[in-house]
Amino acid sequence: MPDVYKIREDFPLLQRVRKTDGKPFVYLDNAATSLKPRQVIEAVIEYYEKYCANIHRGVHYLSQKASELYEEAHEKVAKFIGARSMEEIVFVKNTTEAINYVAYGIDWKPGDEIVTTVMEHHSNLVPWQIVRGKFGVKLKFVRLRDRWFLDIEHLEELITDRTRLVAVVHASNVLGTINPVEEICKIAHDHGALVLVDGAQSVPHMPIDVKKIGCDFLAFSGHKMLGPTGIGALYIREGLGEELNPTFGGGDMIRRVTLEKSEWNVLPWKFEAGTPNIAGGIGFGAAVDYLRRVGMEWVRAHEKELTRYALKRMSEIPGVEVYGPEDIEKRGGVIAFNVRGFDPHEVAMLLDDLENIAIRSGLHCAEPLHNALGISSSARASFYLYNTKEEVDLFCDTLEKIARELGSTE
Ligand code: C6P
Repeated sequence: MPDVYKIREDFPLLQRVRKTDGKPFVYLDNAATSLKPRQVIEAVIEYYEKYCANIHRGVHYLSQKASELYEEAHEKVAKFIGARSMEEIVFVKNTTEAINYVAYGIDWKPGDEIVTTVMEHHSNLVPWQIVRGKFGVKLKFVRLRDRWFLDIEHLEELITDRTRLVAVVHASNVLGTINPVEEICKIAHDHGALVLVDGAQSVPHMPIDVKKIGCDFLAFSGHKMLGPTGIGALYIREGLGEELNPTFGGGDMIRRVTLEKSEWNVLPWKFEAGTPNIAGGIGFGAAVDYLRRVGMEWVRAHEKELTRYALKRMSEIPGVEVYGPEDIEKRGGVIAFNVRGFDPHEVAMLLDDLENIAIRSGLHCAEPLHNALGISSSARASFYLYNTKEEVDLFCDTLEKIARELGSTE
């Protein structure tokens, strides 16, 4: 059974205390990016110190070794999400880039329709607006039901035989809501539409099996799951990679080039033009190793426990309004909230000043969702495998102090 206190020893930033008052660092901004364990940092350093060479471009030892490690990382990520093989895994910069690969890779036809939702992060909205502007496709939005959920009946109404793509977030970065992506895939596939799942907030936090979900594309970021920044992945279901156009042309994504035309390389390299983020990719592999060792069932269970406890404590603080489902089975470890009488940025600054607690505040790159909720912005705490009940207590105690004491002096 993993021990959260043992896990914490692997994270250098969790060993730090604030110089001015000795307060430990409490990191509750995991939905923005996660901390990195020593094992990931060391894997990146090891590449630079021992195997620093380009991949797929040399017969010398270092290039062979770097290629081997980079390919192995694809295999690890493939296994982590239940993909059939690493041919389905393209390394990209982040979730945003993964989604843009799909936006620019599909041969859009006049009359095509895209169905997305008001719950999306801007990354799964703006690319479709650009596609609409360029190719004249129609964009439709699924609304919310019962405040925190997608209205699946509305989704059924919106999907027609003209729907080319359904683009939906798996776990909301604001509400925490976990959407029924399996059901959505079935509905979409019955109409011959493809499904892109934004897994930025799900892949790091729960067991994922793309075959079970049934999606055609899954986008996620390495930096939110203990990996380095600048690396992420796009899963492209077997059989689709051949149809999708490469977004970028250049080195390594080709098999043969003449002045007239080029032939694409085999998958996944067809989509990885130019020298990739080799160190980041190897670090991503190390992050996945770390998460597999801990176990994703445990990660999910641990976050559920922290979230359940935080939700209960927060509900007892007068003036604190929490957004998102109460049912812990239907939500992830992200809690957006507001404190009456305070701007969310003020709340975040006070938590930082008073107790060295990091949370996020603002729109969380989900402005249409905030509009749909009728709020101008929110504060947000988000948990990960290394957070503890003591940290949740400190967060809630400080929040209570802010709401009760500081609020009353306004
Ligand atoms: N959300 C947050 O604080 P990138 O930036 O490409 O790695 O991930 C984009 C993204 C896409 N979808 C969802 C659901 C997300 O939560 C994010 C990133 C961070 O909520 C940074 S804005």
